[in-house]
Amino acid sequence: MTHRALLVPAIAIALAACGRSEAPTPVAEPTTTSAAPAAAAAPEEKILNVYNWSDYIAEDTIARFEAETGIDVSYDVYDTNEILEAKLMTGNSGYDLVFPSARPFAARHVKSGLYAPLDKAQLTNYANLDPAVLAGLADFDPGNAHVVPYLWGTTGIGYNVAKLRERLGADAPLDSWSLLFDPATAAKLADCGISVLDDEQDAFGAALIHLGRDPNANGGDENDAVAKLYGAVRPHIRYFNSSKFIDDLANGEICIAMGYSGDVVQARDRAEEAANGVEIAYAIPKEGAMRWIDTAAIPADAPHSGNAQRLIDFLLRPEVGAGIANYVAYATPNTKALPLVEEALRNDPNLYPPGEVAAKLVDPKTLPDDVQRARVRTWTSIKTGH
Ligand code: N2P
Repeated sequence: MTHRALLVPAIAIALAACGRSEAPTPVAEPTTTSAAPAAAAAPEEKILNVYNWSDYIAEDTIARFEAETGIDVSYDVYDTNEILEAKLMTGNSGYDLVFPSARPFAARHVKSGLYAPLDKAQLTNYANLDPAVLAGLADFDPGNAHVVPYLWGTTGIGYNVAKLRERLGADAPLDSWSLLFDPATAAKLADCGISVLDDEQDAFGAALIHLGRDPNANGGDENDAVAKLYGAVRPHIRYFNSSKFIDDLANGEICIAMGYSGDVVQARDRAEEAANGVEIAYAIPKEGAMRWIDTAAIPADAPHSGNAQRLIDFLLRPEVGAGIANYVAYATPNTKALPLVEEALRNDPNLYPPGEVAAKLVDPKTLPDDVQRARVRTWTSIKTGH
């Protein structure tokens, strides 16, 4: 696997375009009644350009795929949906496989025609996917034609147990959004370091849940309420970032983070491996949390869509899916992989929330465009502090 620079070399795009223009024209095939898909017309070069979230795959997944297929994978990472979306909207990203969160991102990408339809006949492991999860995606992707569920999780609180106990006392609850949003509590934690995700969807959701309001509400005074809440704790927040907190929690550089479930568990594991005496825990706050699902999709202009299909099918194998879920500590939507996931993860109510916890989780909805734009503007001004 090679890590590419973020910009796709012009040559790659030129080669891809050239491959396409040399494809035989359908009229040359008098025996067929319909045109063959472009991908089938010319053999694809053994290259695959993947763009995934950081810390979101097992260490050996790509190497195993490369060894088995002879396909050379370039693997780039991002840490916000917005970065991915900007690349897709610009077009000619050169990426063959990307991993947008379902709502609102994949939903609006599908609507805009940014993704190629999947060739399900090539996805031999597709039946391993949980039908309930597929049904949940079908409202924006009819027939599950374009996106495949990859992993899901929640956005809660990661914290350094000892540092919080030291500052808040032995009895303080450590499973509440108040740790971040109550100004007096945040003031006590500011010295050991507070971080917040650079994720408008989840940071807004957490704030509205803390306020006892609906994270999907729109048209009311949500923006003002959320801006006021962050405004009161803004001086105590060290940074807004969606990936840096993993190492910082693990090293004791920060003591509390709004974080993605699996990433916090990865921080816990890194601290354990480093044997540095740092104990990290993850909590789904008792008030509730956002739940999300990320998907795999092939950009409509992907130069190597056939190879992308092969990687999707590889990821859907039970042992591959379980290997990923074990490594990154996110929940798998693959029913055949689930029994192969380590019991300690599968039985962790923070990672695979049972009914009573799941009842407090909120799935993001797609908001009207103007409401969404206003939220993004509010979020930008919260981060910049003016
Ligand atoms: C991986 C974070 C993915 C979860 N680092 C965001 N939906």
